[in-house]
Amino acid sequence: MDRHICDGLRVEHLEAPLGLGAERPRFSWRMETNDVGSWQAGYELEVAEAETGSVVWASGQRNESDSVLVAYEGAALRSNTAYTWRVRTWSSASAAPSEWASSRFETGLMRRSDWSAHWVEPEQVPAGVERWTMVDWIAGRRPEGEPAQRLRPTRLLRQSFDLALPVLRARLYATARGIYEAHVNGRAADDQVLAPGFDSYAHRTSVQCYDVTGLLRTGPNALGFALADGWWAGRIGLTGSSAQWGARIAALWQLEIEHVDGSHTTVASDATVRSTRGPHDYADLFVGERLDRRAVIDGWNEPGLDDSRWRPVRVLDEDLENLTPFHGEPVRRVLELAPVRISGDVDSGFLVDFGQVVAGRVRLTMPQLAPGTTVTIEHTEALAADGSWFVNIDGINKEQTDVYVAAGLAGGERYEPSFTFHGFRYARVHGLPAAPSPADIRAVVLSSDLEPAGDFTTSDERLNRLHRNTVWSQRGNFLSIPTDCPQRERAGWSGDIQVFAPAAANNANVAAFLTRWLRNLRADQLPDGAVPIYSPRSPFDADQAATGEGLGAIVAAPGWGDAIAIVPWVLYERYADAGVLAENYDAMLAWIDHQARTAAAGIPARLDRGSMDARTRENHSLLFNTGENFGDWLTPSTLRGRPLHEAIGIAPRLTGEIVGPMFQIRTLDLVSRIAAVLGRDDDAARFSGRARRLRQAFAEEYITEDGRLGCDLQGPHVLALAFDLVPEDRRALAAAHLAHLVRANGDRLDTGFLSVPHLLDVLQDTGYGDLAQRVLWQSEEPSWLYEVDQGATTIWESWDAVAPDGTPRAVSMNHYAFGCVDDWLYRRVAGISPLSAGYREFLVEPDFTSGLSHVQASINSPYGRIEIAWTLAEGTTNEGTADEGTATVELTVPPNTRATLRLDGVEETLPNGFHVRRTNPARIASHAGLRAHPAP
Ligand code: RAM
Repeated sequence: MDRHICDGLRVEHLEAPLGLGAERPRFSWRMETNDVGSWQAGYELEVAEAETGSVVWASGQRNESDSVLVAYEGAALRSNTAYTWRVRTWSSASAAPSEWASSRFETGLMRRSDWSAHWVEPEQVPAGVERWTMVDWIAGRRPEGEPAQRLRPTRLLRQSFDLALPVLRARLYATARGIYEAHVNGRAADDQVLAPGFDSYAHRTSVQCYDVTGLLRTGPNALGFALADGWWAGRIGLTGSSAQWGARIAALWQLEIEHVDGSHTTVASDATVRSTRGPHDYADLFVGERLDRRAVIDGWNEPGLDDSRWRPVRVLDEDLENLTPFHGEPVRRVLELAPVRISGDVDSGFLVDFGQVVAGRVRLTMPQLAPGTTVTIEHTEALAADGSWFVNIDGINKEQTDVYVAAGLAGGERYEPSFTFHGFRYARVHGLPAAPSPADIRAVVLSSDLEPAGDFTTSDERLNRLHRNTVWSQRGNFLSIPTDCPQRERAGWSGDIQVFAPAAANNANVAAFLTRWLRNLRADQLPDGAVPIYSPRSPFDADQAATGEGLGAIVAAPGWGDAIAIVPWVLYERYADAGVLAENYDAMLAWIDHQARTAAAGIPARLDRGSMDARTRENHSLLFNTGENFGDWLTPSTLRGRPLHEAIGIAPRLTGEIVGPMFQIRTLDLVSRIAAVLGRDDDAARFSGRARRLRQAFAEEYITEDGRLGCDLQGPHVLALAFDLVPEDRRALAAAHLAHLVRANGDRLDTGFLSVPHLLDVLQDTGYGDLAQRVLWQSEEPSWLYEVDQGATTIWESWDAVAPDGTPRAVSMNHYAFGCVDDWLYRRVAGISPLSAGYREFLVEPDFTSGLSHVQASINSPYGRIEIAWTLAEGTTNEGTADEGTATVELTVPPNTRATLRLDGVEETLPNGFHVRRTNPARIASHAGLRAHPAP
């Protein structure tokens, strides 16, 4: 008997969101059924106002199988309103519908006219304006004076008001220039941290929505806001320059209250707000903060405080056009780690190892201390080979040190920073009279609080560690925006996320998070269509690029700017989100026009236009092959044996010309496919035609008769094969040459940032699967498992970040880009890859030749969880050779999807069902022989 239910209800990918900014949101659900082979035959959806129950849209019964991102078709939703929605489905196996399943969501303040609040500025000494460049950093220039002399205190704001009537519903909408913590009657408005998060503030400033119903009361009430410099005024980015958006911090809020009798009260930031100095002598996102517990004003955020000596605020008369409801998941404390080891003493400081590189901060519980005792906490990601303290993050304003000044409270004190975070595995604590007990110190892990999605485990502990390291680097760098690293730059580099997005999408639901980042990227796109190398991009960044030289002058770059097409495509492929394609479409067109115009404007400097024939001249006028860029960034062989700042320009010089047109064609291909998805068939045809002509031009100018690329490195060959740029008759030659380059490098990769995500796929797809396996299992640097063998707990920026003798380099230990291989593990080792958007159809093709005896993986597709587990029967593997054996594959195919199971070249279509178990003869090759150093 068929039983089916609806489950997993989501609005715009989010579970019961508050403060949503969509006038016409999209709804998703999953049909769960016990009937193998049944499909959703129909659905009915209703949206109603929660308070009145009045239905604002009813779809009626629709005989359609859609269940992902079904668009609301009613009249535009109202702001600041709670809605309930319900859905039921019909299954192909029965005439009766499922029970209704329901959920809720609320809209935020979506329109300019919703706002009566004003920005309010506390009295303040403006932030010191520090302007540093990359050149200053390399030259070792550093600011003079201690942070306490250069930085300024936090500010407190409060607003008192009376409520005559009981409260039915109250929502606080708030944001800041800087970062803030909102309090209502002495209690935190909720558990998020570092609000409002990082945005390209000049264009868009996110507004948080808090449910504060339970915190208000009749009679006197108080709102309290603690305010720090944050991304707005603090020292941020690679250069550590301050005040990149402004030197003055401010806040803005509007509290919307509905009373039991149906009346309404609005409390908005205005001239009634009072301000004073906060208890932090300074608080900077990168440098760290200094909290003087003695300066905490008891009851500062509660009613009844005598604030007559607080100062009035400056009310700004500014347009609020750029306020936008926050989209996605806020940053929260997502995990806490206990120390694995505490050593050291009072003099040298207590050294605490949390066993894992994280982004976050330390929470310390202290015994009763003498008033004025100063406790400092320093952070680092790596220790020297002998276990002594080492600072791996070198730069300007990168102290990563927090200071706590004790009040001498009876019963002890507890401290966790509020307005900063750090990248670290180790902390060193000075100022405590004795070692903290393990129970008294925690690493508090901060991250955007995304819904976990897939998992991946195998019979090999090193590979499992590699996967976990990737997940940890994702966690540490998905913090408000996708960043390169959580300590030195924290910049939203478009190249890094372009490379890593597919892996990220397997491990967490990144749809809303990346949708919001793309909004920033679009906001930062230049009028000439250039898509910047990172976003948010501050006015200071713009000045720097205008006056910079060499790499410092780069505004947009191949493989970075292309994120505008690649990232939306990944979201479409993994989550069936065509809306994100539509939303970014114009920006993609502007980018491809930018590429075309740049191409037409010049030819590479090494060429002489005069001696070119007409065809060559035309080719070069089509190819995006000029201008400074990062090339196949960090190509390992170009970095060897030279100081980083010297070596860093070599890969751009060698590969910069050739990667441009390759990504230009890749993006044209994608935009052509995107146009087709959006029903813009003319565009689709136009762009695929353009791509065809560019392929010809590229092959004529850059591919030799024997299938080689002008630049004899692995990366260009990988990209040319991955993007299908090598004419069919020379593909095998190109692949053979790539295989030769890999072998000649000792079965090791020598790919940079842009090519590394494609290396193993290309080897596998061109008949060199064995070599792909050797590169994967390689334990000599550069390789993924070298890092694992060196005890890495995250993915490093440089393959040789730690030398074989354990000596660390001063580079980031937490850069997710090279963790892109994690996607390959899901797709090609576990064997799950999407064939159509959202895995509605997917391929299951496990790789039994990977040298593993067992693999288990799952992917949380929008239709339900895809699960695979495969095991090779014992005794069937043979060292290094192919052998006949038996593989057992267990597969869960979610409802409303269809799997194609390909085992040893034989395909079988599996409709949705619960569990499929196949035992097949399989060709198995063990690569156990390659695993020279088994995991400890
Ligand atoms: C470094 C960043 C990032 C990369 C750029 C080009 O500074 O860490 O990873 O995208 O350079």
